[in-house]
Amino acid sequence: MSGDVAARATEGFRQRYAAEPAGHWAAPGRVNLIGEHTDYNDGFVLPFALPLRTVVAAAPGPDARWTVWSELDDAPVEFGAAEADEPGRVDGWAAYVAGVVWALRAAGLDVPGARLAIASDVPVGSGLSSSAAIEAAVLAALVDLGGLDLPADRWPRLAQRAENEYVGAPTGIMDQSVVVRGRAGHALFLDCRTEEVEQIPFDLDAAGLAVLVIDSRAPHRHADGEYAARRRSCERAAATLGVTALRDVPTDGLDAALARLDDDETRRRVRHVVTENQRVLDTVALLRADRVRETGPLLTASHASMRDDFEITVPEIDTAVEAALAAGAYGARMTGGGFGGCVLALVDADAAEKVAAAVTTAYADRGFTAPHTLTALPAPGVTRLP
Ligand code: GAF
Repeated sequence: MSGDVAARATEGFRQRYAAEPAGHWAAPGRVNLIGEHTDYNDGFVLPFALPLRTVVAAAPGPDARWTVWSELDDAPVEFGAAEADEPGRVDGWAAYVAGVVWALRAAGLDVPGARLAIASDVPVGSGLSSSAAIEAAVLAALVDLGGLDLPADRWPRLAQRAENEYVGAPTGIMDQSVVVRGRAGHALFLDCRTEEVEQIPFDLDAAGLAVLVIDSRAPHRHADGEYAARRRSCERAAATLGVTALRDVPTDGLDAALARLDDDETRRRVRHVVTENQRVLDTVALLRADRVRETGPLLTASHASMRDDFEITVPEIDTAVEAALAAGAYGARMTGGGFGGCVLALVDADAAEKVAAAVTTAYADRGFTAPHTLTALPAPGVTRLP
């Protein structure tokens, strides 16, 4: 079992249901090394799964009824097929659970009734994808409990449908893909159009490096209007340019494409997506060549693009990036949907503390709430715990 978080899920299950769970399923949070707001443009991303996990303890329950307890909330949530079959009927954190039931049923699967207890070390609202972690852990639990015939390569799309159509957040496929398909010691190079993946070795320990993750503590809400507005603007631009998605604008065709767009804001949105896709490909090429430190400038360029062209950063985030770079990071960028969330910085392992301290000082100087920091090593995707 994965330490305390699994014990908390077990304890929650026992207290709530006065019974033993039939099993435990764990799914990670994630950070995205590079490739932001490219997934819903059919582009490229390079995330990795974190050691922080959400654990679901579960057992079969009455037919077509689900009871879910989470340590986020004292009261359990109970719903049946009628609520599961109507997007929006269950809300709050439990919507991610009901959404998975909905997506499985919509795919024609006979989802078993179940009782579930959820505990998590993935902080909520920090941009580390606590929602995809819940979705994947619940999905794995229901598939196993029901003996459902559903190969794991279909899980990311189903979990994404839960989030898009049941919860109503118009996110792409990145988070669900990496929490399902992540591998220890690797970053996941994903083509979001074809869903083809390549596991790229990302052995930070061997290189004497660390990825420092800095939780900006600025509230993160990617389900809100700004995320949806960026997505709409990209889709409109693709339609104007006569392409299926912005992925189809090649880097060497960027200037010509920009010349065909008539407002400056849309031009900047398109420039972010097209240059960001290229930065993912360049980062992958450097990692394949074992030139990890040299990816730093690409990470920093990605940040500048999110700040100036996509306009999704906030002062806390920019402060963290600047302070990390000034303290010697090879590169630093916001990771995730934006408007808060986390920054990641590529640093020498023995400099991680110094860089974290420099960010904390810069925050204090600006009067921001102190950041939280952790160092992140790529961990496995969703699993059933032994
Ligand atoms: C959020 C979304 F859920 C992802 O699909 C992705 O678009 C990301 O923001 C931005 O890259 O995490």
